[in-house]
Amino acid sequence: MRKRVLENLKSRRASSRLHFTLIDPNKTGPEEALRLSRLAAEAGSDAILVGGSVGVYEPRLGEVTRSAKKSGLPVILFPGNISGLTPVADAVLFMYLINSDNVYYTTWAQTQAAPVVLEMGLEPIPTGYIIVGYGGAAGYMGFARPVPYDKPELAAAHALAGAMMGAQVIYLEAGSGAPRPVPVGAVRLSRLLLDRLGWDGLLVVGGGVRDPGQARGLAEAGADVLVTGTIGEEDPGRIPSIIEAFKGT
Ligand code: 1GP
Repeated sequence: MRKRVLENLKSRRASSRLHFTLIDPNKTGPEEALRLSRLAAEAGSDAILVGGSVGVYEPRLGEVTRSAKKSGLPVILFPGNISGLTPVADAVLFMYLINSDNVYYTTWAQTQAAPVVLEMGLEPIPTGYIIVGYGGAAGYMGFARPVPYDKPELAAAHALAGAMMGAQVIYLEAGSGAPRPVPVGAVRLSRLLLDRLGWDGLLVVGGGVRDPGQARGLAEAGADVLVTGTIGEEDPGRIPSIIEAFKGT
């Protein structure tokens, strides 16, 4: 099995914060995925995430993933369900939605997916997924009880629990297209507790980031990785300035 994606990302993180570009195959076809992932690579993105909450299926998932791979960046699946798997990718965020009310999203989908991930030869990246605030389609479909925007201590407790349960990635998610991103206070407190634990994984933040100022704020608060998706669908010309702001702080 390939096992180098997380390791490579962690070593890249030693010299710079990272950016992932999210492509939803339900919204973006193979041709557009190729254009977008090449643009992302040129702008300094470090990986392509492929996935979405609904409407992700083969063969389109494989076609979009194949296109994204032509950028030369690692392609990591970001599944909303077990239908979001394809052997064309390099790795999968093997997620458990920590604040889901539904056991399907904490352990059951994972149990169904695990043998498939093994057969497909995908690198599983253990990921604690936490929905904060708005939540969007991911929160709705995942039966999440979103962490209130004004309760950073709850977001940080979820992050810490995820790390203690073995996550190598903690993903604080406001939801795709969220009216505002995860609050910097939630990121800052999560960082503090994860550092106290001596955790050496990647703290990922995404959802609702539309401008360089927001990206800079999340970087200063201690995020290792910023994910953007909607901006690439609506106005890809803005991706470079967001990456620069996040990485350059
Ligand atoms: C969603 O965190 C990602 O899962 C990205 O969100 O589409 O709002 O950039 P946006």
